Amino acid sequence: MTSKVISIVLGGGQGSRLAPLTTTRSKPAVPIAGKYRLVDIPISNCLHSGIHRIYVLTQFNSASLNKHIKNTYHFSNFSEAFVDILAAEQTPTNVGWYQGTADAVRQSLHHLAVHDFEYVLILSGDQLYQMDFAHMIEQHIAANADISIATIPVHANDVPGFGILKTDAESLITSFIEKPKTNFESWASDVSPQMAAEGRVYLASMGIYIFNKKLLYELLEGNDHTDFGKEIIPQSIINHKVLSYQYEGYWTDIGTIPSFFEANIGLTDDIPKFNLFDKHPIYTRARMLPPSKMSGTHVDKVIIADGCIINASQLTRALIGIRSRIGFETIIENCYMMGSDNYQTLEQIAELHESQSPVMGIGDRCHIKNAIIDKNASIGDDVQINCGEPLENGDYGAYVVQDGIVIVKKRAVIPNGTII
Ligand code: ADQ
Ligand code: ADP
Repeated sequence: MTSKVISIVLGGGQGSRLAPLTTTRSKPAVPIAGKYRLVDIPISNCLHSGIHRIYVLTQFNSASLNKHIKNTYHFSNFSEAFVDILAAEQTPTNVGWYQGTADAVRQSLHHLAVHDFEYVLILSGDQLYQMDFAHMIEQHIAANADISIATIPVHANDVPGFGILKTDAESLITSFIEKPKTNFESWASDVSPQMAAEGRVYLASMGIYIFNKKLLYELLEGNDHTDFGKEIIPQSIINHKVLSYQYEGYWTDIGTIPSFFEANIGLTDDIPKFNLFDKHPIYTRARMLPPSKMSGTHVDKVIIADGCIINASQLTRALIGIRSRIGFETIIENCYMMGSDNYQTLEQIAELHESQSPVMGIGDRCHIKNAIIDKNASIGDDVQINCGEPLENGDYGAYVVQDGIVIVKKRAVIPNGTII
């Protein structure tokens, strides 16, 4: 039945929660796990589920997202498969950006019209999980549902960030409230003993929806509802059969800097909750990079992508992205270094050394903790990051501090001897 499905990945609004990683690129293009981009997660889940027609909606269209999609997702001319980006566009009747998730889908409906499909699978672009949507679609069809929502039990602490719902014995959703802040105790549900033992007794919407085609058009056309969670879903449960598809595997929202950081660093655990080594790989662009080389480095819980040159003395709980260079006697702890888009030549490096300017990557004798280092940053010699007093949140030009994490901006230059 997945051949009857078109998938829409909601690639992000203005992406302010992931700033400064989204200052110069659209959210789907944000690099994760050292070599992938955020958008590779929902696209890989779709492809592994047999869904091959995918639109990615994004608020602005960065060259890197286009290039990534164009260079990664190739299909046979004889198949209907595609991954296309739809960026918010001005038309004679619409001059603005997408006003919200439902508005983004509404503005894309005319692109869907040329296809033959019965179901639309709507996905968030900022979640880390591996899920077989074919199973969800089977349940949707078997129950003769109008809409299905993937749901997951969450702890009370997480309730204010999610749409919370209750179901009947047939798993049909009987009530829904978007992001309740207080007095939500009565929203607790009966969950499995394992979930109850973890205190996860509230059923949350994962923001993953299946809509029957006709109904989606009806719900979006002729009104100005802008949001699924705030408007479309709460109203739909009144007149329509809305099914809860309960999921208990690993799933996390990576739409904020702390959750993005934790999810990435978590990949370095012995047995991470999200398994990059699964039989269903995450697809990404195949690059012709040399293997990484390392010398004199003690490593503990580290993931190193291709094409790196590492001479550091110690790397602990770190994710080192493609083409990273790290100098001698440097210590890195609890960091996600995204890597570089290109290598500097030996001549360029010699010139930079001559003028005492940092080269791309991380220099000698640095100590860097709790940091995200965006692509193409040049961190000089003898730099210390996050090794002293707790830092105040704020934008400091070359870097941003948020909740104890220092984010060194893309292409930033941090001079020799800087202490942050
Ligand atoms: P949120 O994730 O807070 O809650 P929202 O901000 O609407 O909801 O984002 C949903 C997805 O759409 C995200 O991937 C976001 O980046 C993207 N998005 C937002 N605005 C967009 C726009 N204008 N154009 C394109 N994409 C856009 C939702 C539901 C909750 C549910 C959580 C689960 O509303 O009910 O619990 O998801 O994470
Ligand atoms: P990724 O490996 O992260 O997918 P790309 O190889 O697509 O990155 O490169 C990302 C950006 O870097 C592109 O805009 C590309 O034009 C630019 N780039 C690639 N090689 C070089 C280079 N040698 N010098 C400067 N910029 C480069």
